[in-house]
Amino acid sequence: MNENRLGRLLLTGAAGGLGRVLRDTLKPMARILRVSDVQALGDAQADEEVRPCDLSDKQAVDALVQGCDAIVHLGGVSVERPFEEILEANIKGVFHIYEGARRHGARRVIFASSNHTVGFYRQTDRLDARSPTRPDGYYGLSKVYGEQMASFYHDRYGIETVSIRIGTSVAEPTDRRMMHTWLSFRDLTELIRRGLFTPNVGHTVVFGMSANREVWWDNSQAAHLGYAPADSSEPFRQRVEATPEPAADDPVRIYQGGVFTARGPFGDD
Ligand code: NAI
Ligand code: 15L
Repeated sequence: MNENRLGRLLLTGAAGGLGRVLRDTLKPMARILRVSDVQALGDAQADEEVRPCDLSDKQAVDALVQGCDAIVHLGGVSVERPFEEILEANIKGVFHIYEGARRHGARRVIFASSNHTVGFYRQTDRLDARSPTRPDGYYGLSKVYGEQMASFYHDRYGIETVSIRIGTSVAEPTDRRMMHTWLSFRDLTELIRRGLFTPNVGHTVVFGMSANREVWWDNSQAAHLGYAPADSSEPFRQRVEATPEPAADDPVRIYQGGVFTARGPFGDD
């Protein structure tokens, strides 16, 4: 896959925070963008197909994937939640996406993984894509599962994936942790473009971050993507550092996954 435009690209999670941004910025990458979510998506825009779908419904996802050359898979629960919710949307959901890809011949997936695959590392640790995962909850575990699903579908069926362990992709960084983890929307879009069009990616894991001054993650294992971020959290430093500093024992200062490391338990106890 080395042309610069696809026939039909599927975007799941298109009604979400990142989906709403990418619905515009991915448009030049395909003749038709098929957008999907379980929430309302509004009317189809030019060169779009709107397909509501619950990712936990295998048959519905099978129909959703049919006719698509590639998939940008953002859909699912995006925060720490009880296991049963994560199971339906993320664990079953990612399985349904890959099965659809296998059955209908989609050759490339961009999987929105997360820094929470490694959230229990300390902020003093330095990692690359070979570092063992250290998930910080059921959500992080579901992203580890998604990455392993990608690896298996590549080895077994040749479907290629770039798993982007997104740090924090928001309009602007607003706290100290985000000074390390921030990924601008422009850099996210470029990383997805590289992920879709770089040949022979196999299963590549890349940390999704802008060119921030102090980073925890080394992307040398993904150098073949040629990703060169254009933005940095640095212009926001003064404003961020004017906000109160969290206590020394606050998880947001200790762990890479920040507050996610302290969520739960969600049982009756
Ligand atoms: P979001 O929560 O705003 O969007 C997720 C979308 O998935 C929502 O529109 C939701 O309706 C949809 N969804 C949930 N369950 C579904 C189901 N069963 N069937 C169909 N659709 C379902 O999250 P956001 O911030 O846009 O993130 C997008 C993706 O990127 C997520 O997979 C998230 O885990 C991942 N990510 C995002 C980061 C960020 O900083 N925004 C950081 C790391 C990962
Ligand atoms: C994520 O995985 C979440 O989806 C997002 O909402 C942020 O919380 C981000 O990680 C983060 O760690 O900042």
